[in-house]
Amino acid sequence: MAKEPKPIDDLTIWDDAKAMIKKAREEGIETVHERLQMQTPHCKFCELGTTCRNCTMGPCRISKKMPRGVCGADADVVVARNFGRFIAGGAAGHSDHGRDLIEVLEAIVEGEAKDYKITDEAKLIRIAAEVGIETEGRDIMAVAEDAMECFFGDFGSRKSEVAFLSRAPKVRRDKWDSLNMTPRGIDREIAEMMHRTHMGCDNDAPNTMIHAARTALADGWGGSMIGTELSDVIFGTPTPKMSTANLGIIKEDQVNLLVHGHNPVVSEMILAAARDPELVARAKELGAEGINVGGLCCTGNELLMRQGIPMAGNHLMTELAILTGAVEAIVVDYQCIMPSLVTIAGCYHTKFIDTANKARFTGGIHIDFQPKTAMEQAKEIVSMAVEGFAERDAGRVDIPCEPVSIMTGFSNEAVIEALGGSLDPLVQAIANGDIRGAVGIVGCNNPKFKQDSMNVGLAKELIKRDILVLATGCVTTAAGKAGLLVPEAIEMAGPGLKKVCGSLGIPPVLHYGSCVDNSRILQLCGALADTLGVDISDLPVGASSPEWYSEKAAAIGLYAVASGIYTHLGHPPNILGSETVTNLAVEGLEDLVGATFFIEPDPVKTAEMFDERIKAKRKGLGLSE
Ligand code: BF8
Repeated sequence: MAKEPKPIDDLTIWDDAKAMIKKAREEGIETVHERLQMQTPHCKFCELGTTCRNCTMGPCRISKKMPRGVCGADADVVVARNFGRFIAGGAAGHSDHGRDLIEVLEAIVEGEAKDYKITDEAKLIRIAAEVGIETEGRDIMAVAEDAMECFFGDFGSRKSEVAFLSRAPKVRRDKWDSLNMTPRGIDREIAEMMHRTHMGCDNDAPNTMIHAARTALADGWGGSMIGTELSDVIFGTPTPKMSTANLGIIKEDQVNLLVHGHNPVVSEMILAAARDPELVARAKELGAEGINVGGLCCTGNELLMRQGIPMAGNHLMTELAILTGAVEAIVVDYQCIMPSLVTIAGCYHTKFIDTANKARFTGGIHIDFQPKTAMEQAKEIVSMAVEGFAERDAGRVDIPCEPVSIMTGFSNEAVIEALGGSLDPLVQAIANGDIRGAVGIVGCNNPKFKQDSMNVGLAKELIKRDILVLATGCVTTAAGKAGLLVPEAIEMAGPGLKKVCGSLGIPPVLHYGSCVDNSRILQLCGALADTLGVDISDLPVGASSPEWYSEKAAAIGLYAVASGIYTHLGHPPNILGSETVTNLAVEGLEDLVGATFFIEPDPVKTAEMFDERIKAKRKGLGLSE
């Protein structure tokens, strides 16, 4: 018998989402919420992490009654193996994205990508010098070529550590060395994780977990950091600007094209093509006022940070955006794209266009997007959207709200500039207690949580306590919709934060970018620690992914902890079937790397935990409250 659908008020905190879920139910369109209900209750073994499908002597399920799999692996080994592969998946996603940016840089250097260029030459020179490349008096393309070789090298097996590890404090690097945790090569650590978790290899759970941390560090200080830095080099380093967010950014009188996925290589070109006068003229011929490009998820964040495009929504808004009936095309690259979008697009006139050979969708229109032919292909895509405007059924259009303002564009470079050229004023504000500490709130939506209740609830609780919040990924739109990303949000902050942010004209929650851009936060922590002459684990900082769901979010959490940052998760990964692994995650890692995970579903209690931690760290640094 079909289950009674859950009350809409229990699913999300947003009115725009509620209106669209209601519309979906009226029109008989299934969303993530119904599918979760159909999948519940989940398999208990899988939830605990005690299923093993790594060989065909099994599959095995470990329990008190059946404590060992066919090969003899116990719960600790099985859970560690599964978690290790989960982390490898996340690190692979971020890092392969980073590699795609190096390939675009390579195409620029070789003159094979006329539609892309080096936009921020000064940044290229800066990062090249940082990784030991001679820059003095050299041609920019020669520097770019050396940078490209260096970063390709970071993916291989010939280095003892990835290049940007130099951004971590020496004491932290020594710690990683002593623990066998130093990431040597990005692909190497990921491949080794797969090797270790093959039957008959690493059968010591803590040892597997150490390598999981090494793999995650290869993501954070390697693949993700390369992705962020080269995106800045190619598309420009973000600077503060205003934009808007929620489903109200979709315009009834315009051709609406939403970009979804992660890599700006596609979405930047789509945005440029949407400004093509011929395409705009064609849109007008068909009765539209213009072409509106809106963002979803992280590729939306990339364009928001650099170009200020409006954001339609985060992960759980992707299906609902199509439900407005006013989206002509949804253009995707890879990661976090629910295959259900193809089905929902099919219920409307919306064209679902996928662009990456490594992320194809049955039923989608596939354009094999290549840097060589980028603009031509982008125009073909935008043209499809424009022509789709004529097919829109006006009677099915429902745009449920007006957009809200948000401020974006806080790269480290922008923050340092706002501070007058150095981190010293920030250090001062931390030292005198105006800013008691900082927490990065990052990651996803997960239908197991009331959408954005934790993301927003935690941000509000933290700023009240004079704890600065840095938001990335899907937390961005959540914070934006809640009014936290505008300078006026200082009214919700404690007195110290209000004073500092008020004087700088910035919000108490800073949008720091997409999920790969969590590397910006790592870099900032490294720089702060160096300025103070301490380790990252000594700083009054924390990280949180309240509503996380993805392998990538787990990798982020683990590289944060391994970097010495106390990290909150709103619900646990599938590790609870092993006491050894669980205890290591929430306790044992403290002795090894100076930080742990903590799991807490309540935002107020979470804020209290961070508060306590920040108090202790401030005390450790000799700072008063
Ligand atoms: O990389 S926050 S739902 S979109 S995984 Fe995905 Fe999570 Fe959103 Fe971006 Ni990050």
